[in-house]
Amino acid sequence: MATFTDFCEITQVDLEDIKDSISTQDLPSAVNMIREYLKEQDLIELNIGVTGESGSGKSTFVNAFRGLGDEEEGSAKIGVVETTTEPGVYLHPKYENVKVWDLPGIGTPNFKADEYLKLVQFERYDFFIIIGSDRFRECHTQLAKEIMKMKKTFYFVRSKIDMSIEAEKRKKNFDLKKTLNTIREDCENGLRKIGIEDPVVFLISGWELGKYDFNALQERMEKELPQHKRRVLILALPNITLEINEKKKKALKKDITKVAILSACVAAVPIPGLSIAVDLAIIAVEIEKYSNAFGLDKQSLKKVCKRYGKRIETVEVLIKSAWYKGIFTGSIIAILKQVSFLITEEAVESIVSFVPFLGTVAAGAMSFWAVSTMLKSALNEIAEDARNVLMGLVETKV
Ligand SMILES: Nc1nc2c(ncn2[C@@H]2O[C@H](COP(=O)(O)OP(=O)(O)O)[C@@H](O)[C@H]2O)c(=O)[nH]1
Ligand SMILES: [Mg+2]
Repeated sequence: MATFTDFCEITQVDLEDIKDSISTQDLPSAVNMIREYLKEQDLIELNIGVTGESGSGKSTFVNAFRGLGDEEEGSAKIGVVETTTEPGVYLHPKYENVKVWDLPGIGTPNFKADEYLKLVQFERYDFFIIIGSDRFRECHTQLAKEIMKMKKTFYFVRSKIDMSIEAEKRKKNFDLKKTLNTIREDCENGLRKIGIEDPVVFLISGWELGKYDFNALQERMEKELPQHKRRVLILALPNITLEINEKKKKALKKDITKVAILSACVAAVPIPGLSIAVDLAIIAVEIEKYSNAFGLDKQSLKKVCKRYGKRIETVEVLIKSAWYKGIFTGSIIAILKQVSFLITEEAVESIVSFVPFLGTVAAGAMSFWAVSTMLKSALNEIAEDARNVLMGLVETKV
């Protein structure tokens, strides 16, 4: 487990980050800029349109993508005959600006892709997921081509892979990798035959979303989204693979410098007995964001355990971080105290030479560094706990 000392050092990356955060030399405008930046980034919307034939697993995907089971509050109904021609919107339980849309089924008699896209208001979506649970048919390619014409992005998903594998397992010489490759090639060939030049198909199980091609799919989505939308996608993804866990950590780490400047410069209150002054509420809110992004709060953990058929107690023992029990100002102060004893003169000086005005605020540079160190450590702890919980859940499932 990492210690505070591991996060106390000032690296070149930290200094660059400070420089990036502050492109102005006076405190009030720097603070305003950072505030605006953080506020705006939390308002960024992501709209994902999930489409495919009725019964292909759209609603299941809509739920799993938001980290929900099929019978939880806010879940889309599963296995129901689709009668509606209206898109249904499902908000992410933690990030309400992430909206996953359960679109009407395609491939009905008289299906026309252009009319369909108009009906569902195609401009709204950042990208589409086209789900096929067996073969891809003409309606899928027709839709894909129309989406391309509208200059939008789509991903082909072949769903219910768990079912296909179960069926294959009955055969002698079953080989998982080969089976997956065969299914993938089949789908790709099918799409080529009906006019898609260079098809990419992601094999997915809505029941076990973290397996098979989900990592490849999220990688691709992230890469193809505009820069400013990537963070919200990463934070909203369910923490179901080690790669996602790592990405969430990186995305949250990017904000630490900015948050630490705010906490040390705005409404900073002296911490008794120490030469630092901080806004504790800003720190508490940030740590809560970490717990939310990793699903490391009691409510989320309860749900995930239920899905994996585990008792919450067996998973809670894997959690080392005290933040799981609650984010109290008392604990924040205690850690800030420990951290401030580790801060060296040189560290403070190097910050001040980069951002002179941090030295002019009472205890500014010291406070900035204390907050930054403690947030890095909190993020690391929470990410590590989430990683261990994930491994614990997966291990026992297999
Ligand atoms: N085995 C398996 N069944 C699935 C999967 N996704 C959906 N289903 C089942 O397929 C049926 C239709 O799913 P649903 O999500 O309602 O499809 P929709 O009509 O496209 O919204 C339901 O019985 C689901 O439980 C999956 O990944 N694996
Ligand atoms: Mg449905």
